[in-house]
This record gives sequence, structure tokens and C-alpha cells, in this order.
Amino acid sequence: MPQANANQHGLASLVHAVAAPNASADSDEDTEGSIVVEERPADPQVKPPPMYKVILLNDHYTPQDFVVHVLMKFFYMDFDKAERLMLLVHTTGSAVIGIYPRDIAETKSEQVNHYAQQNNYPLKSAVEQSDAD
Ligand code: TYC
Repeated sequence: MPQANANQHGLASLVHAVAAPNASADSDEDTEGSIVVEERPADPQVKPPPMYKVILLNDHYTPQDFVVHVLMKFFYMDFDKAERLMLLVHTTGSAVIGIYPRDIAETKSEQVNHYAQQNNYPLKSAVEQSDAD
């Protein structure tokens, strides 16, 4: 039975079963007995895994400096970027602060929420699928 296989170039390959040494002309081997690999275009229905947004939510109590600190600590932003994003959340109510694979997005969101709770602030983040279709 042929086995589907993805290679490093986005092409799918069909690798045929290892054949017996006395192969005939219509087997999966060439005349030397080597395994034949056929390449075909990657299946367009094979989608990359979905990505997830980490969304920061505004509240009326968390100090602006603490929000900037959180963005620098968990999202590795420099001060200017962290301050701009904090102000965007402050003025609009929420903003996307990063897009990641699911596990990483969930871990970062939990880190923010736990750290805020430890410091007795109501700051919250949430995770939402990015490219849902
Ligand atoms: N609105 C808060 C204040 O005025 C600051 C703030 C900004 C809180 C962003 C949360 O995600 C937030 N102190």
C-alpha cells in the first residue's frame, strides 16, 4: 500500500512499499530494484494549523505602568511599543497583542492573567482563533 508522506518543500510524495528482490516490470521498483518515489503537488486541502490571537482587555483599575510592564515581561516588547499598545487598549477597549500557535497563545494569556491576579489587578487577556473560516 502506498504511504502518503510530506517532504520539506511542501510537496507530498508517494513512497511505495519495499519490493521483493525479484521485481517485475510493473512493480514499485525500477529495474535495479530501487524504491521509486513519485512526487505530486501538495494537497491544497491540507491547511497549516490555525493561529490564535492574544487579546488584551481594558479595565478601569489596572495602572497603566503595570500594563506596560506586563507587555514587556511576557511579550518582549520594548517600552515604546508596550506603551503604544497599552494606550490603544485604554482608548479602544481591547487590542491584539500577539498571534501564536494555540499552546503558546494560551500559555501567554494565562501568564498575563495569573500575574495580574497575583498583583491584585483585574487585568485580563483572552485567546481567539485568528483565521477562522
Ligand atoms: N484603563 C486603565 C487605567 O486607566 C489602564 C489599562 C490599560 C488597563 C490597558 C488595562 O489592558 C489595559 N488605569
